[in-house]
Amino acid sequence: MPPVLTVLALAVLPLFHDTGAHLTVKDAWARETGGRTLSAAVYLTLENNDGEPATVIAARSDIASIVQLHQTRAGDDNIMRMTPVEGIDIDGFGRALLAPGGTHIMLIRLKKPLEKGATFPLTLELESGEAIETSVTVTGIGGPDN
Ligand SMILES: [Cu+2]
Repeated sequence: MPPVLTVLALAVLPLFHDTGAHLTVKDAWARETGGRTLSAAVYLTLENNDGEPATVIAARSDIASIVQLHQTRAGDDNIMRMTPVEGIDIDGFGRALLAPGGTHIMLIRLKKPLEKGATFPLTLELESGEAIETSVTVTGIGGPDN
């Protein structure tokens, strides 16, 4: 490699590493709440853009009083329940799908009902100290495929 290219590569790589988001959030959605403000679940896809594992440790949004990371699982009685989880892990270069029936982000005590077609901002906090903002689209009661 000619010397000038070596120097360029060294200069560009650390810069890219520092400014590129390690996680990409895709397709964030939540169901309309039909005038109710009790709670709503947000579903999305997380993609890890580098080889280091990442963990989402919290989420926040101005639209709800409380935002928690939740998991849906069956108890001993086979009844599905939601429980808070400490974090959502994403393998290096892996992805995590937050979908109905599984892991999701719970909005508790909405400040206003979610209306179909609206969007609202959501911020995910990573263990690394990074914060990632995304926009959540409110869908009809059937979800994004309806
Ligand atoms: Cu939940």
